[in-house]
Amino acid sequence: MMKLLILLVIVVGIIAVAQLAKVYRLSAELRGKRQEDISEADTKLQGTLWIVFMVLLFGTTIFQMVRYGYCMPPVASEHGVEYDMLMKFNLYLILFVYFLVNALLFIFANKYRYDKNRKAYFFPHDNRLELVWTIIPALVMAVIIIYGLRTWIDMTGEAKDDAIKVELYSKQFDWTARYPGNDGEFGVTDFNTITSTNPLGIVTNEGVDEAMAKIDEKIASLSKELEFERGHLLTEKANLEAQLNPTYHVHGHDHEDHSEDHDDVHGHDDHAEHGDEHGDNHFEGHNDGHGHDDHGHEMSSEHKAHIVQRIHEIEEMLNSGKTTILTDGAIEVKEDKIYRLQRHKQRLIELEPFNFENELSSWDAGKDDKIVKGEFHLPVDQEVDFVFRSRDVIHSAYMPHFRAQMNAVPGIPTRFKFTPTVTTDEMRAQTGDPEFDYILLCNKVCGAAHFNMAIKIIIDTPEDYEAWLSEQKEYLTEEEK
Ligand SMILES: [Cu+2]
Repeated sequence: MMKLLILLVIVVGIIAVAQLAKVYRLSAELRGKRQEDISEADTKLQGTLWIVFMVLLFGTTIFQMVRYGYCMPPVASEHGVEYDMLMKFNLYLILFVYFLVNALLFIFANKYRYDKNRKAYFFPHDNRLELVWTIIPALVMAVIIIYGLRTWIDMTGEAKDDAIKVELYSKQFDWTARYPGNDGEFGVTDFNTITSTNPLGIVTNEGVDEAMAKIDEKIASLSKELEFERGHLLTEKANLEAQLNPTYHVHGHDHEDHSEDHDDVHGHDDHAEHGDEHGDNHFEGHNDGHGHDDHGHEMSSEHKAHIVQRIHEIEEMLNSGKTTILTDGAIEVKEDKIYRLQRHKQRLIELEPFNFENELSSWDAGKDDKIVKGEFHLPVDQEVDFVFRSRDVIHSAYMPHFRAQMNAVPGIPTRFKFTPTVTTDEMRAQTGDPEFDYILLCNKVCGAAHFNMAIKIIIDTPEDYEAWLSEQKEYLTEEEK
């Protein structure tokens, strides 16, 4: 509310000044003054205003620097100190140039304002001056770039061999941390194996079997829906009946009582077995003499029995109360779903295991992985090698106290390493805030609940960390025990 009022006052103030200027100009015109006639008092006023503006600009800059300071939370990682130094080095350099250039700009505008007794000095070119304002900025830029690159390479370089491995898996809208377990290797992952019980898509024999079973289940249920589609069943039945007895379609169409039809069917069987002529005659009598010859002659009794059985089946299905009625569109969608599920299954079949250097199978490595949500722990003074993954869109893991941020990109694992230097308890003491917690925030606007996408980081002493980690459940091995 207060802010709104201040804004309103500023806007009204600007309008008032503009109106005053208009009045002044109109009155000057009335006094017969031409617009390009500028009095010495005017020039002097403008010159003074430049200085006033400079003081205001520098004043607000300095005020904000004092009031808001460095704008970063306390640092808690090894490279964070380096990062802050680089940041401050650049900041002070920029501030120095900012004050110098702006001071010259405003002071010169005042000092060299129009004076009718002074003639401008003609100064077309000077090689020394050109050299000075080319070489000095070039050198400063080189220092900034080289210093920045060195820090960047240091921060983003390879982790040490004994670094702790942690995977951060992101999806809309939460983070999951994974530790590799006792074997020190993360189990391989594949999005094809993602199920409700395996949200990270860790590939294990059990996981693949489970995923396949779930796909089979889905295919079966979709197929059932299609199989019990009323329209299809009726069409199929009508076709089969037409095959058995071309007359049936015409005469038996309205019969609800099927026992009669069955007799009919058996009668035809006999005819087909015993003789052509009889059968022919029989058919002809009913059928206006066309279209039946193919069926009647060549159909074996076995085939007929098959058809009869299928008709029975269809009748049972129709009477089961399980039939569905689907539009052509709905049928197409379901068929497409089945197709895609079959493709999905094929991709699972094609997954190939491989062995790590220590002969550990990639499909076994995942069994002892530890998966945690809500918060994850790290030991102090130990390098951590992070891998970031995403299931859906680009997220970004931002850990402000550790001066770390890395995008989590679907399909492209990214990494970052750092060494925490202050435990959560120490930081609570340092900040005087007993509630303090380190946090990892999503720093890419990734969807509706982006603001809520965070996970707590706890920095422990090495002993506390080991104790915590040993309490975490292994992905599969412990469940089997
Ligand atoms: Cu996100």
